[in-house]
Amino acid sequence: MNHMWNDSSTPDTTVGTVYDAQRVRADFPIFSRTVRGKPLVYLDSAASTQKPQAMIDATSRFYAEDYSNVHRGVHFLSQRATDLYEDARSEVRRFLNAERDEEIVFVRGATEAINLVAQTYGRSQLGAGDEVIISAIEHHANIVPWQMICQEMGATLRVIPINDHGELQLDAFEDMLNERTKIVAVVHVSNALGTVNPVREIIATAHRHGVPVLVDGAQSVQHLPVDVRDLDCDFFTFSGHKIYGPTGIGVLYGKKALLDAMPPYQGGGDMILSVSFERTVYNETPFKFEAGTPDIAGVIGLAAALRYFRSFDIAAIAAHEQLLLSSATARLQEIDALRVIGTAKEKASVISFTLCAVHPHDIGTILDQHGIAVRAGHHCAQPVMRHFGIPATARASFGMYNTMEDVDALVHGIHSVLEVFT
Ligand code: 7TS
Repeated sequence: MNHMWNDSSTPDTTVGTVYDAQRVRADFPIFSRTVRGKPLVYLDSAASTQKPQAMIDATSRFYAEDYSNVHRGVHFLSQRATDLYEDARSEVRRFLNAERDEEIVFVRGATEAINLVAQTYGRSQLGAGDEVIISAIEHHANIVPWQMICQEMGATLRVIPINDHGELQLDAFEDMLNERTKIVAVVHVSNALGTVNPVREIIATAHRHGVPVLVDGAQSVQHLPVDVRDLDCDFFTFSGHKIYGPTGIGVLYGKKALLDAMPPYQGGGDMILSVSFERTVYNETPFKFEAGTPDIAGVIGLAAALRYFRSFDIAAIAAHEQLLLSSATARLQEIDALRVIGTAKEKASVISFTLCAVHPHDIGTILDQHGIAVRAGHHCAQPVMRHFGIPATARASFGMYNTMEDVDALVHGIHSVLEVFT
């Protein structure tokens, strides 16, 4: 792709070209609409990203031209749909740099991926007195599934503490690992604070104790290059809708030996080799975990979104988003009444904040009047809010299509909020 320089461009020193966010916006049809009579300023990509035309086209083309069920028919369209579905698996494998296609399991999203691991790996490995380690900055999706299985198996959930910047205390983590620890599950990038966790180091530490690690990548794959072999993680999860793909589709990566050893998740069609009333023989990895007709169009849309995303230099996208984040942070911190929640040294995409005496929902509502979409609430991370002694924050989050003009709009919008309340 040919990126032209303009005011919203970021020099990409790695390849000697520039990253042109204005040009990227043209690939996303939603930016041609207005919101409340204003141009759309979309700062809620951490909740879900907007969609490029290439992804929308791939999905409708599939329904219009190639549609059929997968893995079942000998007829032309079924073979065509199966080829597209399995090619998409290879696309995800390349994206994560996994070793084998079989290590990629299609699920509904990060939430289902974590539930799958808790209910299969967790159920088969955990016993009374065993321990699962998570961190204090997890999304509820990486807390509740572990709580449920720990309760059922008589195991204990342990939590890596954080400091007041929202960074994990790694010394405490190392001390928590022992012969009862069966799995560590940590978020790569926090959705509430933006903290980038040093997952490579966490994985190496856990492995020294023989403990596997699940990385929740729901907020990382769209912001930084991820290589599951380099990280050496045992499981990695992400959601399609947060990386410019469709809703309803996500990925569980697992090392093949671990997936092979795990019992199936749900029973039904496609996950079996043979069924009789006496005995069922399960299919191989990854089909063993994909019971029933999958979200075929979602898988094909996800592959199209990843192809679109990978047509850019991911390091250039990351550098552009870092520029937006550091500029927004510096300018918001100039506002006396504003407190940035989450000041880790390593952050990505997210800036959470409170404005003294103004409820975050009011911040969100007033910004919305200016066509600015931010999220207000606890961000499904209530323990994080509790740590900082607040019920909620307002959160602006950036994607590959945001520009410095969006940062300007946010800063002006916050001044309008303050005018209303002072
Ligand atoms: N893990 C993290 C770190 C997340 O941010 C989210 C969703 C999930 C897991 C769950 O993903 P899902 O696609 O299965 O729902 N986070 C958010 C958010 O920050 N605002 O809305 C959803």
